Amino acid sequence: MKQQWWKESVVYQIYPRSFNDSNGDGIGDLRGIIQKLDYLKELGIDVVWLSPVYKSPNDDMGYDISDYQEIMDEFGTLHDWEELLAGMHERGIKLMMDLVVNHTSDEHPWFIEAHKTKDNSHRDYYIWRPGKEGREPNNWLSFFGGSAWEYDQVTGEYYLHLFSKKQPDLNWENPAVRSEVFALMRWWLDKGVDGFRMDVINLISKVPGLPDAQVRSPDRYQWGGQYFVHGPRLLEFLQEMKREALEPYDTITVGEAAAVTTEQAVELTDEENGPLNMVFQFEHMSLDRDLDDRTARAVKRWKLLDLKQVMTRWEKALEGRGWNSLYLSNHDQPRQVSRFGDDGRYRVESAKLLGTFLHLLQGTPYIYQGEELGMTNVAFDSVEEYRDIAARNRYRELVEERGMQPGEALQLVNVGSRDNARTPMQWDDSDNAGFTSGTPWIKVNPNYREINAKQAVADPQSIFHYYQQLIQLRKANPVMVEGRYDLILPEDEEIYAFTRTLDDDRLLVILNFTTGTPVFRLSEEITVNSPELLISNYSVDAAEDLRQLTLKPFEARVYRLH
Ligand code: ISL
Ligand code: CA
Repeated sequence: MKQQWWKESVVYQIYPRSFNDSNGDGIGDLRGIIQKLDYLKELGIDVVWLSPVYKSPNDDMGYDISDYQEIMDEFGTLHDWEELLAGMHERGIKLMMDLVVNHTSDEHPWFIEAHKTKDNSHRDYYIWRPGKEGREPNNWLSFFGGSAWEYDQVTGEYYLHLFSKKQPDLNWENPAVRSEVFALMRWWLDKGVDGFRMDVINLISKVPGLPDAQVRSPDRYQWGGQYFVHGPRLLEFLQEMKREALEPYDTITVGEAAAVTTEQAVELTDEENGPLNMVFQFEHMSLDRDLDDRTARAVKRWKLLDLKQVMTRWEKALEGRGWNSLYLSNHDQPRQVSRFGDDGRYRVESAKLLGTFLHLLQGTPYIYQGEELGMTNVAFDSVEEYRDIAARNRYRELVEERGMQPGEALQLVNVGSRDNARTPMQWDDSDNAGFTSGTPWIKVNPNYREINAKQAVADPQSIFHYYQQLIQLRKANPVMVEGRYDLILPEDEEIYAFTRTLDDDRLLVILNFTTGTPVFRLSEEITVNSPELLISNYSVDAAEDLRQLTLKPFEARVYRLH
């Protein structure tokens, strides 16, 4: 395996709108981030992934970009951005920008031109089709609900939008589109950015002819993915991007890859000639969802055996071939402690267990803002409090199309909503959690008086300090980066245990994912002489026999076996 700084790094994701507001307008901004750089330095992270800060009408909170070379007014100016980058670099922190180029905003000058006339010079920047018998050109559905096509009155044709109708898909078949994208990437790289997180990058190549998705039954989800996920020219486009934009620079890249398979991920991240460093896969994010049921996307209880099976498959498939990214949270997902841990009695213990899990797998760990504090889901009492287009659309679909009771629909939206991750960062116990002196754009989670950064930084037993320790351990122990992953106790429904091995250095990771007290038994095949405890979320009796341990609720331990 090649040594690479991006394998050794820990990435911290900032969702700027919700991170820190410096001027009291209720919206987080770049100067707000600058004020918190020392906090990030103290945590010890190496790289920041900054969710989009470009000019945007915010139909999808910045993922709809109307100017790739300007900063959104509410967030500040390019000058602020330069100061932010300098502040990061001074502290040895690298910056990854979010690159959203599957689509633009419909307010981007390219689209404004494109829909003026059919023969406009920018028409081909987007994907236009005439209707079919008075209907949409095909049956594809948008990720946010409804058809993926919008009729344009002006030119009498439809345009494709896999996300909201204010996010028209770019036509990557057009070489002019590709060269515009590569040029804007070089523009940011020349300004000093260290890499990109690439939004839904595996959707950029569509199967020519845009065939109808197969319909199984009326309420089954027939979203059309087979014709646009990892499409026929994806690798070619990304190789071109690597050549034309990335190669001359020393970058970190991660592709967001909805529905990606392990085989595809190997192609994308291949050590020798893959176009990307790593991808975000989604299989573990689907364990509590019924993705087939398009409108309800019913939430079901996830199972530890499934989690083991999925994570082990990803670890093994990419071993020595590609590279994994490790995450349980981001701005699109509910809070991990509420979803995979216990946000009540064992909030602190389970948050530390989940952190141990992520940092001990092989791959590059990603921390989402507030995860290091154990921030939890929020339950809003009315749909009006939601800001996310996906949550609002989903509520409307459930009530209007499914006839669900409003209370029930709200409950479903509550558990799954992306806004769970988007409530303001909880800095201290003052009003609005110290996020803003004004009115926050989205409600603060009422638990901020107890859960906040000020408390966490002051308390040596906090989740924050535990994460700090995990990050330091990674720097001191190459086995955490390079060591081979091997699952043990594959059939255990309560304990997730594995080893990491690099030459004669071996770590043993023991994680009790339950509120119970199961017994961990170590097989004789694994040799142990004078084990050394590296980290744990409870105090551990040194005399305990590693061959047979009674674990406490959500207990996590990592040993070095000699
Ligand atoms: O959010 C999801 C599930 O809750 C996903 O379906 C998500 O829409 C998908 O992973 C793509 O996400 C990315 O692109 C979207 C944007 O809304 C997301 O915030 C972004 O992470 C469109 O740009
Ligand atoms: Ca502000």
